[in-house]
Amino acid sequence: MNSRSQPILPDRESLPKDFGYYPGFLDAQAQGTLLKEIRAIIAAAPLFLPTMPGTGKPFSVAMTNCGQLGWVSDKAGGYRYERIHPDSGAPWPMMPEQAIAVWRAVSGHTALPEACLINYYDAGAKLGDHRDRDEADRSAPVVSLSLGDSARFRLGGLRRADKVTSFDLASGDVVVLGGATRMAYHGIARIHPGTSGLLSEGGRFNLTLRRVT
Ligand code: MD6
Ligand code: FE
Repeated sequence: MNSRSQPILPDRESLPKDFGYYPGFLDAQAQGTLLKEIRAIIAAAPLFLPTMPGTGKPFSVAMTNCGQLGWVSDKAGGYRYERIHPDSGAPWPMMPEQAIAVWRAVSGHTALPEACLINYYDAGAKLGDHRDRDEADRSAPVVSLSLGDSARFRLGGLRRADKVTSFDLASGDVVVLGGATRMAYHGIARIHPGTSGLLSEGGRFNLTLRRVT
């Protein structure tokens, strides 16, 4: 998909019942406001490249966090949640009220998110298929917000071999992995550069809000 071709949309009937799909949940104004909040978070807690447990190979996606807990990974310590930034040692910035409002609206969960992972994808970044399993509390869903260039999202099942549905997530889209889909495999196959004018530098931000403890 380039900036002139059409996004691939999911066949909504065939999406799993526990997968929440809210295309265009954030309008242009809400996206702009949230982007400013993300810029301020990154100024205080700069994007870093996590590395794979064991191999130490860097991710192609740059990350930072806001909220009480942040997801980090490095060669020695592996995937985990920490209260502080791996480079600065400072606590993570507060979660924006606007992101919490999205959680309240779509999560169906009373307790508020403890962690918000911020992913930044440049034109060449991707995220391999994975399950979010570093949270002790998996009764709460994971709520995901997309800003900037569209991305090809892959949604699979509980087993790696299960059938995968692929479709594009655009700026302002919100998706929820809850219930039976909380532990489903998913990933980002690629970014579609030039599909959004929201980020002056191009690329895509994704926020995932989670309960951890
Ligand atoms: C992304 N999303 O959209 C990556 N995880 O950039 C995720 O890994 C994800 O979208 C858990 C729940 C929803 C997600
Ligand atoms: Fe994930």
